[in-house]
Amino acid sequence: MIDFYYWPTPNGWKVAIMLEELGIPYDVIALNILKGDQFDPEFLVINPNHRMPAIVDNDAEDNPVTVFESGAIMIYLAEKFKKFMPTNPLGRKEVLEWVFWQVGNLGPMGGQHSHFFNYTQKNEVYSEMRYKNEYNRCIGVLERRLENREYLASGEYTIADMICWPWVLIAKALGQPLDEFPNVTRWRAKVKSRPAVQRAVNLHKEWRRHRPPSLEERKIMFNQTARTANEVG
Ligand SMILES: N[C@@H](CCC(=O)N[C@@H](CS)C(=O)NCC(=O)O)C(=O)O
Repeated sequence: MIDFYYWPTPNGWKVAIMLEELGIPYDVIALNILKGDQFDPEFLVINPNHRMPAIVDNDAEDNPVTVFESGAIMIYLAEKFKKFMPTNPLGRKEVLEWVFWQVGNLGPMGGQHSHFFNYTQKNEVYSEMRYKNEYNRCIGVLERRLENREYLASGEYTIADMICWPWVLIAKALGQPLDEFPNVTRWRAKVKSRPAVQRAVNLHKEWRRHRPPSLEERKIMFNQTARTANEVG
């Protein structure tokens, strides 16, 4: 069985989508990032980077295998179950390009944009503009890529689509309308129509935050340093 350390956010949904698409049994372990579970020393053995998602594969050949970073988790599962990742070298290369692009571009830019858009309490004009534009630029990259293409890589639905999609799902909530991006809009709807994707996005919907973070939650989530991150745990 796979243990899935999860909280309902775009990064959590990536792995939830993959697990649901694979149709394999898994145990969800709540990793409440608002309460600081990500700093728990026991969790750091699984993910030294204080972040969700992470998995433990208890069915690995010898000992249980821990995997952190969403890109690494997607590749690990795709290779283990031989699904959603082509085996031919060129197809594999394409999928990896878009997986790496997501974890190095769309994810961090979307994440920082979300921080300044949703949480900043001061008027941080430069930072807000910087990440808003970078997020917009990334959506533009997807728009060009999806011109005359149904899916992002290798002509089929793969982990590249699964890993990019959650950060496009929330575009409108991040103040980024998709009207000027018809290819992205079409692809977003197509992926959204998959039953496994819907099950993943609804996974523990009841844990989602419905109000701004409290002072206590802000202290846990924002502006940790190497020293304070150790103290929280
Ligand atoms: N590069 C990481 C990013 C993971 C990430 O940032 N997760 C967020 C939730 S969406 C988190 O755990 N945040 C906790 C915190 O900021 O303390 C991945 O792709 O797995």
